[in-house]
Amino acid sequence: MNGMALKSILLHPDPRLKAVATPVAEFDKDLRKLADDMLETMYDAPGIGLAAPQIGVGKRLLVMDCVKEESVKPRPMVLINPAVTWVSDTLATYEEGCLSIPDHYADVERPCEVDVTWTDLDGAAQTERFDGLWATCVQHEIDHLNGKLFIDYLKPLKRQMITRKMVKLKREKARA
Ligand code: K1U
Ligand code: ZN
Repeated sequence: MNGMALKSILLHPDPRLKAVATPVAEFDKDLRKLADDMLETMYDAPGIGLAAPQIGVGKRLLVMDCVKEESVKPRPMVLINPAVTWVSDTLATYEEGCLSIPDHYADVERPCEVDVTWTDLDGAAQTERFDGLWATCVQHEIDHLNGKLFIDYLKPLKRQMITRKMVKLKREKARA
């Protein structure tokens, strides 16, 4: 009855992916369930991150786990109301993907280190400096909370090409 549930992930273009999400105010068992469902959905996809708007929930909540090595213990993280408080001057380019834009990848340049503050599921304040893939992922996920997608960093022509292909994919999926 209370087990975790896989959620369906919205596909671009969708107005819910363009909306600015609302801060979380209630730290209750429903929030814990939402975070558990998001983690299960992320691992199942598979992905290294997932933001609540991607499952149609307009709240400032994201999950991530950028541990890729089988030999390293997973590190599931839940960040509620996250905010970037510092970014490095040094930038890094990473070929990003997005579960809402499957099979499309592109280089995006972002600060290579960031400090992020957030609230955890117990309502406690947390701060951490992220680097490498963790830094890329947390910025990508916080962008989702602000209605921004990685394709918004690309040249308009490339963005339009991806969007057209996604419209076609969604049309085909709706017909199937
Ligand atoms: O937000 C999302 O759509 C999830 C996205 C996160 C992300 C990927 C790459 C750079 C920045 C942020 C993904 O997880 S896409 C899938 C992916 O990257 C992956 C899947 C399986 C194994 C390893 C990576
Ligand atoms: Zn994404």
